[in-house]
Amino acid sequence: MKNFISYSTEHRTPAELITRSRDFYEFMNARRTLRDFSDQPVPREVIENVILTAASAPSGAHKQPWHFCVVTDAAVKKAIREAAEAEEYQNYHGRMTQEWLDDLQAFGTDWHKPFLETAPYLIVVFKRLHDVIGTEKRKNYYVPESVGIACGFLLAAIHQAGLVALTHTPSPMNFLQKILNRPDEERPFLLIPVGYPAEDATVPDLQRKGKEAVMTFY
Ligand code: IYR
Repeated sequence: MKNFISYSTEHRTPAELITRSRDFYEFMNARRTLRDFSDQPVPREVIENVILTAASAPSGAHKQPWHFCVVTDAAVKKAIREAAEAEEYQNYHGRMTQEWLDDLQAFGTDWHKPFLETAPYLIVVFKRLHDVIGTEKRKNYYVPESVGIACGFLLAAIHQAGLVALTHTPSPMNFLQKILNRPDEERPFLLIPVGYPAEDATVPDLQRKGKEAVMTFY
């Protein structure tokens, strides 16, 4: 069934487009991935709003193939930390190649994941391989693309709110499915601790690729 409604945006002059896009670029370019979180509380409504923003992302056939689990319970966080650290211990002690370990040097990461207990919120993003309507399976389309875009919206919304996040991928992360008791049709996609930065937070001194390296006009 096709049912269209009208849509319009505020018209912007070319000069406004330039200023607005530059301002937004500068704002987003100031975002950094953080590993040092404060345990300072954050209102639940902020988390609801950033997730609603994520869930406004485009998706294949508008199937919205995502679910966002929000963990605040200390015991659940502890279980997640312990399971993540057990996997990461294996990763850092033989499962990752030397090239991979070398590539991670600049970030100073190791198997310890204290932020999984310090950050006030863990947002665990699940992709939904298909939907279940009663006993019927309904297909989802472009699931990784859709959920990836939603996570981009989520990170932008977190930054815009004034908080910081880490895009964490403990690997393998099937333990999240078990701890959070998620249904068979879901798979963990990203684990995103969210909160205020710690007072003494630091980030690696990284440079982003420049214009010439990231774009080609034809
Ligand atoms: N999952 C591991 C290793 C790791 C991998 C990449 I690629 C990173 O950008 C950062 C870490 C960990 O969380 O430590």
